[in-house]
Amino acid sequence: MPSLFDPVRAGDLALPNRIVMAPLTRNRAPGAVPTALMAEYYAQRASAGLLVSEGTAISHQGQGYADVPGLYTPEQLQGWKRVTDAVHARGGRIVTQLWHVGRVSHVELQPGGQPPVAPSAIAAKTKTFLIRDGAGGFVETSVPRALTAQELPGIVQDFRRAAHDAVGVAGFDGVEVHAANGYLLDQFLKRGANQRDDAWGGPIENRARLLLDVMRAVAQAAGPGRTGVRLSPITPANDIHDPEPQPLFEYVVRELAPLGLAYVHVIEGATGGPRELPDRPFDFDALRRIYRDAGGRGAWMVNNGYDTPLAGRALAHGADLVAFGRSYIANPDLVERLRTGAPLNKPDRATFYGGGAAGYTDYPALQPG
Ligand code: 8OZ
Repeated sequence: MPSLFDPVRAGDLALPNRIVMAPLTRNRAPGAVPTALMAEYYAQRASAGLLVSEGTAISHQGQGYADVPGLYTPEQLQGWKRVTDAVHARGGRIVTQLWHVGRVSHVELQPGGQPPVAPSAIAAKTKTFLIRDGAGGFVETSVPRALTAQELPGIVQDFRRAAHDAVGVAGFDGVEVHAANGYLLDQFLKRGANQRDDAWGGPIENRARLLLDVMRAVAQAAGPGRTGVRLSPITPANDIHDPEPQPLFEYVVRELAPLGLAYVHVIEGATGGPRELPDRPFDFDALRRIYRDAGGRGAWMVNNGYDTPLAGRALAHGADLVAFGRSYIANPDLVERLRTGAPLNKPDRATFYGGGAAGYTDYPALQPG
């Protein structure tokens, strides 16, 4: 029976353990450029089997929050190179999470103050995070405009270019496509946000088209064995819903199976919340079996509220990797703490989003260094 501390392969990546640092938005990249402080933060966590960076915008249009990093200017790519160099110097591995927020944005964050873009012109009842006059705060997202079919190849191209530069310029070991949590690709997948009547709306095959086009493009640009994807079939995050998630996501993983991806990352339940939702039943075991039965060989990464016993049960039941979010905010040496059963530092919610070193790089490790 594999344990969290056994090595595993995820596509081209050889991982020394099965503990993954989940992507975590921390809003500490002024002007969307990664900083030296971010390099220190990720390097502190380099003992993870794999680090997944915070969501990183593939384009200015893909930005939805103040001070989240991007991957679309030379300065941003150079900033990330400092991060990946620092992680590699500590013997770690890091992939970046490629992110387009779609409608979860605000005119103040968009190029030329334009409305954010979405499959349909339906506002999300959710908030985004802005910094005005130096003070951070949550505000309602802006009403989006519907993307035209002619614009969609450009979005695929933005993902392709970001994937190429992430690996080729910024030095990442791979990329994870963010198709979860109610952002652009999830908006296309789910009926609550996608009411299109063209080839990108309606039946499942149409709603999955943009995600699958993006996955093929990104896998080609970064290498399929360096490409992962994050899915959240039932999360209500960012006002997203679909009346029939089971057949939708079974179709998605069946289509992903032949791409030869490094991993599939699945958020079980409500992101950062309950693992079971009474009004949104979903069979996650069936999803993994369908991916395997369709020939999918990528590592199966699970996420949401895991502790050591629950992780052990997941590994015994076919998961290959377990992603930890909140525990990684407060415990740079999470691998060592889980291995020795040492107590965990408690994360401080007040410093999750925005700010400096406090609540970011100052959580103590068991052994300094
Ligand atoms: C928390 C705050 C802002 C963004 C996600 C990228 O939910 C996020 C996010 C999380 O995937």
